[in-house]
Amino acid sequence: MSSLPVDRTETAPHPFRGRRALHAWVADLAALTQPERVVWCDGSSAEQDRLLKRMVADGVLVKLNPEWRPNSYLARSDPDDVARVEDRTFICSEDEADAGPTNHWRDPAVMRGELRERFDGAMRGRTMYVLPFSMGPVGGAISQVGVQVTDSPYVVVSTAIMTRMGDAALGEIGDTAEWVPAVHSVGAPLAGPDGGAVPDVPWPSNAVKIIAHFPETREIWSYGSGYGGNALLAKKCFALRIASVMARDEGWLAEHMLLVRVTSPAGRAYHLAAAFPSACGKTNFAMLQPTLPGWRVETLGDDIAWLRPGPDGRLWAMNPEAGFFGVAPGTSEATNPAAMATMWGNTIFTNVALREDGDVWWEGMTPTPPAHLIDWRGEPWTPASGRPAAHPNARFTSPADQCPVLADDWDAHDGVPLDAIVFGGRRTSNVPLVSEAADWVDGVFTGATIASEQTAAAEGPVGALRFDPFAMLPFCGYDMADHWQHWLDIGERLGAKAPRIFRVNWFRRDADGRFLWPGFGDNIRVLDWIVARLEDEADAVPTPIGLLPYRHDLDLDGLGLPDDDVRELLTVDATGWRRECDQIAAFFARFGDRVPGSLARRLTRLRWQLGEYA
Ligand code: OXD
Ligand code: MN
Repeated sequence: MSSLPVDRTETAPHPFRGRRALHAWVADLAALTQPERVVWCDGSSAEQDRLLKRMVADGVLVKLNPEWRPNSYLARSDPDDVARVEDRTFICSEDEADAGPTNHWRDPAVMRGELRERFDGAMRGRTMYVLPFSMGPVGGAISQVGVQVTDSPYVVVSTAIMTRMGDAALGEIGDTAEWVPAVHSVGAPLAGPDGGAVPDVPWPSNAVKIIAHFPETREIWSYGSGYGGNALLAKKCFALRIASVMARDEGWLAEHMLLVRVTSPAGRAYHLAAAFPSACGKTNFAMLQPTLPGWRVETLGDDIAWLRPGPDGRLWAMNPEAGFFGVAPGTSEATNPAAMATMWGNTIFTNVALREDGDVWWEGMTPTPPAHLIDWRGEPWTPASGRPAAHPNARFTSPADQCPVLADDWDAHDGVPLDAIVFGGRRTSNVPLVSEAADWVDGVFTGATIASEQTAAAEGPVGALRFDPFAMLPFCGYDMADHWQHWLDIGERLGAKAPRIFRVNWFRRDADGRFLWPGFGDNIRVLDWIVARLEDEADAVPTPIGLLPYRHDLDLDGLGLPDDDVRELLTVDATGWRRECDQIAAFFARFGDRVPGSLARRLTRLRWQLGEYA
């Protein structure tokens, strides 16, 4: 192999196959980035323990008080490296049109040239870790393997939690298996080109950040950031952006969806996958504690689901991850006790506040903040400081199998058969509490038009819709309208065995901004209706935007919701929806003639039906 990166678009089958290619690739990368040493990670707890101890000794991590939080650590990032960098995230397809209008595109040859320069010597003085990992159980029917190289030990210990990392995944590669290559550097070498030493810092990063994806060769290259989705490449970069391309080519789906099993009081179990835009409480839904007696919700996944038609003609689903990378602020015993229990120990916290007793704290964890904290920047903090103690995007990284409501078969070899797909957005207006799509095309239209109202002037006109189709806006590795067509194709293939599709909205407010729906554990009341529909036990009201519940089919006992609120939650406002159609039309127009004809016709029909609708 020549030294990387090279253009491999002409090669089919592509060369990232088997162990020999892997060794050659690692050697090429070492020649390019010039690390002091190369370490292949076996994923053992002894290895992780050694790394964690070293990071504490080097001041990279703070060890938390083991009495409160055994084997847990706090990392504080550079204040300029606190979130995914969407404007520096690129899809480098050969043809710009294949990236679509919602992705940032870069010419692959130009990007490869830039990466070659950036990665040249980028790991000088550091260790290059090689992380083989499996997304999904090793050898599972829906699983895939990848290999990340990184110069960040924080990324190593996080990847060990978030994936099945180490020898078993390496074994899976064997002589012939394909693996997805993912290259990561924080872009902060410890020696200059002349060999002069550069001092290290606790959170190395670079002002220039590049998160590049090459869909044709299924490669990921990430430079300059050590944070979350920018650096834990198995997650958004592989399991969504690259996997969505693999899925398009191979007839499956890689989606930004949580996955749960809901069991009714009668003991019947259903599997639901649900797509919500970021920051809409997916982890809370994934770990929902039902307020209705007799119901049980078990977690299978909180962020990503891979869906594949099975030999029985049904759609099977699997969470490819092995851990949770959840937003800490707002998580509490009241909002998500299962998440709180999950992070009892063995957890890496990033950018939360440190308590005097050596435990962690964040906004919303307790009603009253502690009197003294060290904030996420490492500064002393009191409630009078006038700034958040934890960064709003502070995270916990915990093993999934610590979740008390995790389904026993969460890592089943074949995944689970899917009964329903749920789409949701954060909508203060217009979208009812719940509705069912009339058919698959209607369901795809629902997914394609997920939106949230813009709430801050910085995002654009306040109240205007910000569309996030399938909650995949930042995560689809190809043209979004082609993704809709792919969903339509999958639906055709599934036919009558396709899961039913629903839309929910927990976030309706009245004119004064008051929430109309309690949310959280009471969302089981909506799942109760969804299950009743699956069991053919509830009729529904046909409306232009889907099938809505009859009031008497919703179990609202004990909520004390005013009748007017319930009416508003279940009403279709034709005027509001006509306005919404105008915005959908403008959004669709961005994709030109790539919008599938059936979705364009669905919009026309919706407008016509709304005209007729009183
Ligand atoms: C996430 C996101 O971190 O969607 O899961 O942004
Ligand atoms: Mn997410």
